[in-house]
Amino acid sequence: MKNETKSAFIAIVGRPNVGKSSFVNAAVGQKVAIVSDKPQTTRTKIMGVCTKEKTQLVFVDTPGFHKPKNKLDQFMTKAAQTGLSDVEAAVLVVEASPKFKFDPENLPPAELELIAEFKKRKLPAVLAVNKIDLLEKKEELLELISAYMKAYDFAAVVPMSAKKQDGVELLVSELLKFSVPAPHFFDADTVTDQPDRIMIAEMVREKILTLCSAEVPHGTAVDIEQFYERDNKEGEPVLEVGATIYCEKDSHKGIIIGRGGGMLKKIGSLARRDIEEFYGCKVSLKLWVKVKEDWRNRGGIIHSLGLDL
Ligand SMILES: Nc1nc2c(ncn2[C@@H]2O[C@H](COP(=O)(O)OP(=O)(O)OP(=O)(O)O)[C@@H](O)[C@H]2O)c(=O)[nH]1
Ligand SMILES: [Mg+2]
Repeated sequence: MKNETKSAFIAIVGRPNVGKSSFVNAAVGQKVAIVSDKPQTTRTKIMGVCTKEKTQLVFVDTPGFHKPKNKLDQFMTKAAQTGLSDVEAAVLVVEASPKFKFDPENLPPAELELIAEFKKRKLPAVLAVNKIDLLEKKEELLELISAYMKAYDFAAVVPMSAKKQDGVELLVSELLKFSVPAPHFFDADTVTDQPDRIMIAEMVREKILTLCSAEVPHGTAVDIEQFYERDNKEGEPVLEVGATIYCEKDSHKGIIIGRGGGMLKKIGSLARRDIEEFYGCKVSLKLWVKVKEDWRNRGGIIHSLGLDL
């Protein structure tokens, strides 16, 4: 049939911090997954949807694959693995940045584990070599590509810079080849499967990741307790949002609040701007900070925050 719709689910996997979420955002054309310079930014599977006429691609962004250190990490690793179920293909995102000490004889164990999963599942995969804007010598790219091609028969290799939108279209066009006749799972104007509360909590968490030092954000979770729309005096709609930031120690609470409340104010005003942009209306955002010791090892709390999905 000529008018048949097509779709494909594509898992985006790789080590932490290689640029998986940056690619998903660039391909969707809107920010659906938060991004930061700290590893382990993404905690759950997140779908980013890109509909091009009759074809819909659903990108399944996953947490960076790493060795679990606590219960939360175990859920994150599992999310990366289950992200490979029920997809038409996967993208292994690797980085070509000079920070990554590439050794052709010893590819990172996390990547080899993911490649072993592709083999086990007979899953076609594309290799995306990201951060090429940071690459000094182009010859290094060839060496890197040939080492990965030895490890797996990738269907295509795409060098890219997700940050500079370079190569993103090319990768999307490679991925369109995996689409199969099927109904679209999302409306044409839907960009993500995440409910509003999760989207907003993530926008707040992104600012904590960006503004606070390394150990603080990893022990932080955000819960949206209030979320409703009202009209202000001028009759304009305002989104009222109340969020609690959970952290693991009193000292972390102090850092998140900052001197005279300065840090919390900064987190709030940057997050508010993003939420306003996403929803296209005014937002009033109130933030509280609470300590929940060792929550990353407490299954009940992880579950109540929706991080075990
Ligand atoms: N220079 C450069 N930086 C990039 C590029 N793509 C992503 N980054 C940066 O790399 C960092 C990590 O990006 P993310 O998209 O959060 O990476 P991720 O793979 O989703 O990370 P996790 O969710 O922690 O697994 C951020 O600081 C990005 O701005 C790129 O093409 N070039
Ligand atoms: Mg991510």
